This record gives sequence, C-alpha cells and structure tokens, in this order.
Amino acid sequence: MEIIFATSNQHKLQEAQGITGNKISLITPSQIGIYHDIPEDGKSLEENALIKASFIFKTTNRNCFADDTGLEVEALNGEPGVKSARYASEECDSRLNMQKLLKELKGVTNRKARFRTVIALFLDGKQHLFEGILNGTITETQYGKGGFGYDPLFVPEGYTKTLAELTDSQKNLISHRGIAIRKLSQFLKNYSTE
Ligand code: ITT
Repeated sequence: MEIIFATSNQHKLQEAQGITGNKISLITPSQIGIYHDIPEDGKSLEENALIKASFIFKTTNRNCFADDTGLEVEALNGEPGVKSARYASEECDSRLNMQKLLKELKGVTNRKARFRTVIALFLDGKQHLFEGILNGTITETQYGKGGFGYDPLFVPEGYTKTLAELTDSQKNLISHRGIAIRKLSQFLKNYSTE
C-alpha cells in the first residue's frame, strides 16, 4: 500500500517508515511535486493535523495522513503545545526554542512534560484520528545529539537519558509518534485485509 505522509520533516519520515515497514510505502508531497508550505494555524494539534492532511487529500485525492506534535509542559499550562515549532520565533529554530524553554523554566521545580502526537488520516475519503503520548521531564541543559526538536531536553519517564541520547530505534519504541504511528499502521493493516 502506498500512502502520502504530509510532512516536510525528513526525521519524521524516517521514524515513521521505520515503524510501518515495507508493506506500507510512505511518500512525501515533494516526491509528487507538491511544495506548498501548508499554514498550521489551527488552535489544537488535532486541527493542525487535519488542516495538513485535508490539504493534501483535496490536492491529490489520494490516501494520506499528517501528524502534529506538541511538547506540553505542566508548569507552563501546556505550552508550547500547538506552538512548539515556532515557540521562540517564526524561524522554527530548535536551538532558539530550547533556549526559550529553559529560560521559561529557570528556577521551576516542576519539570513534568509530555509529547503528544495526533495523526489525521484520510483513507478512501474518510477521516480518522490517532493519538500517542510520551510522559517525561525537562532537563536543566541539553544532552545528546540524536533526534530533533526538543529531544535533547526531554527525559522519558523511567529513563535517565534524553531522547537525543537514545538510538532512533530506542526512540521509536517509546515515542509519542511511535505510539500514534503503530496505531495507524495496525489500522491500515486491518483495513487492507478486510
Ligand atoms: P511538519 O512538516 O510535519 O509540520 P514540523 O517539524 O513542523 O513538521 P510538528 O509541527 O509536528 O513538526 O512539530 C512541532 C515541533 O515540535 C517541531 O518543530 C519540533 O520542534 C517539535 N517536535 C515534534 N516532534 C518531536 C519529537 O519527536 N522530538 C522532539 N521535538 C519534536
């Protein structure tokens, strides 16, 4: 089965393809000549995932999905949340975003946070949503070089290392996106054998 993953983020694509395996082949909009920067102006992760997926569905009339992920920090009332990509500036610069997060949490003892991923799927014209959550804490400084985004600041519950210190496959096993993609992958496998 071939399905479009509406993302411009290569890290996400690799993570997702590693989970769905070779029975489900993921292609990106740019591979089929679509280069639009889809505005992510929804008020929630659900809205943004639907905006991205429905744009690709309307443009191509093909099966597709999109995800939106946010880092929700308890002491910041769930921020940066839906604004995670552009927390520090419009530039979507992870280094600046991490700097801002550490500044906001300076002196704050409650470091609890979670990553939440929502996937919106358009399959044969019908819409479906999947969610994945990873609980953890925010460190005082960055550790590790793997992953992307806020990974160097996030220690998953039950671990002593940040997501950026884990291998890709270790991250995939526990991550918010891994959980959501596995739900999607299972759904697609059941659907194609119905
Ligand atoms: P799209 O093209 O798919 O929209 P994106 O990079 O904008 O890619 P999201 O909107 O889903 O991705 O995520 C918002 C931000 O949240 C993203 O820019 C990262 O800073 C952060 N983020 C998302 N997933 C993450 C992960 O697994 N680990 C660390 N940070 C993550």
